[in-house]
Amino acid sequence: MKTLRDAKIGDTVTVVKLHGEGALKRRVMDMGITKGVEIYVRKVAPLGDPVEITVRGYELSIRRSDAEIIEVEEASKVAERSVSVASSPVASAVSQSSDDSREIKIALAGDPNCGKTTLFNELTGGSQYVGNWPGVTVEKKEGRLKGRRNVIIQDLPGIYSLSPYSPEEVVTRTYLVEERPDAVIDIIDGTNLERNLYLTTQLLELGIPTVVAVNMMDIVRKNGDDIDFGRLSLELQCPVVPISALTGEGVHEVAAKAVELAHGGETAPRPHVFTGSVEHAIAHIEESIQGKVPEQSIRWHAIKIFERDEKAVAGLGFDSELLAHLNEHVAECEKEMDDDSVSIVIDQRYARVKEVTDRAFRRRIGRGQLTLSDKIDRVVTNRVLALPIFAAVIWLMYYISVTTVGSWMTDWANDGVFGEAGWHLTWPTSAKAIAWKEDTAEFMAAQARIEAFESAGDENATRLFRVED
Ligand SMILES: Nc1nc2c(ncn2[C@@H]2O[C@H](COP(=O)(O)OP(=O)(O)OP(=O)(O)O)[C@@H](O)[C@H]2O)c(=O)[nH]1
Ligand SMILES: [Mg+2]
Repeated sequence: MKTLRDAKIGDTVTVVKLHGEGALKRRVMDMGITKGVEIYVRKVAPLGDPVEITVRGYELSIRRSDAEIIEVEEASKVAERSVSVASSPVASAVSQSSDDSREIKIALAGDPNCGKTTLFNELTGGSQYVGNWPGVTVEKKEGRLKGRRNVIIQDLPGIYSLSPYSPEEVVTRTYLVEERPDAVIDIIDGTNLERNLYLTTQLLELGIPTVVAVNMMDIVRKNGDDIDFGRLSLELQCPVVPISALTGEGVHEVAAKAVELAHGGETAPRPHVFTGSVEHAIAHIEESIQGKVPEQSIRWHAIKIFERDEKAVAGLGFDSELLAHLNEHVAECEKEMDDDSVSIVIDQRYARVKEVTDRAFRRRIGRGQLTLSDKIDRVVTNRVLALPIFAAVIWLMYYISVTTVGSWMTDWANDGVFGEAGWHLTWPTSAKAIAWKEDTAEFMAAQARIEAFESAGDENATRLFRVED
């Protein structure tokens, strides 16, 4: 059996099966590594751990131990995708915000590092910490929309999925599910559309009015990629606004759209993303829990029940009889599909996301290409060459710092800055340099006389020794 661990740099492999179980398997699947997906091996650390891969259009580092549970087989190289499809105008016409002065809450939700806090700062005039790595925000933060004091904007920690693993992911899910903001701005990183839309499919199930903000448009354009926003809006059945939180492009439009949705109380549609038999089982579950959960979020609860999400199900307080009945629907579907319910849901979500991105996104550079940085890394992190290259670089740094540049700098510091000639080198005509010369003139003259006396003494002594000889 070949696993991802055995794959080499530059290989494109297809996932055949995921071994292991429980949280680890779910985590790997939530990252988009599901059966049939292609993985491109970008980098391998010198000792084989971690492995950097490209999957579903984004880069991911995974541990060797995790790579071992991913069974793969060789796949043909992914063909380069060409530039095509002219971008269409913004899907949603940005409408004027309502005059309603009722206090409303708008949550900023999205994957880690997609630009939520940058947008939050832009909208509220705040100065929350922004960093170019995932997990910067770990708790929720509130601010008020500039010019609209009745609109509260809520910055949330980034999440990859509504199945939480870390404490900050629990913060976001609890807020969205239990406190239910009036509207959600789902921020997605336009350079990582496929990865980010996985969460979007889940957020839309919550039944909260949602506007999708495709962020990082400045980079998307620079990369030459092309997003058809009209198509994206159609597929997701919600408004889509392109933005760049960093430059401020589109941020006020997206806020106005969210305010309008919040005031309208318009429930976001809950697009069906699963195949017939799964939707059938979900429909049965929805029927059985009707009236027992809030109507707006019934689909989300039904899917969580289908996934056997313990935390979500425990919170509902259903009796054992109902739970057993619900489980029958799940088991029946699992039998029919010959897979566990979690895998079915994740697989089908990604299949749907792929369908959406295939229709609405064109990437300029092929996924399976090594960048210049990758090519350099391939040499300097090579298993055999890495250590000799490392030793050579360290030796070169040492050589330069103790000879050539290093000795010039030391000589200059000793003689030029701190030595007697120091003032002459720094600024000889400065008031300080002149004062120093005057103050030390007497001392210098005495010093010269001592030196002359000593050298004369040495000469006499030498003469005396010669006479004795
Ligand atoms: N080029 C560009 N960079 C952006 C844009 N929006 C955000 N960034 C950068 O993306 C990085 C992440 O931004 P954050 O606002 O911290 O992202 P976040 O979603 O709050 O991240 P977490 O709190 O970790 O979930 C920062 O370096 C931002 O400067 C954008 O529109 N264009
Ligand atoms: Mg943040």
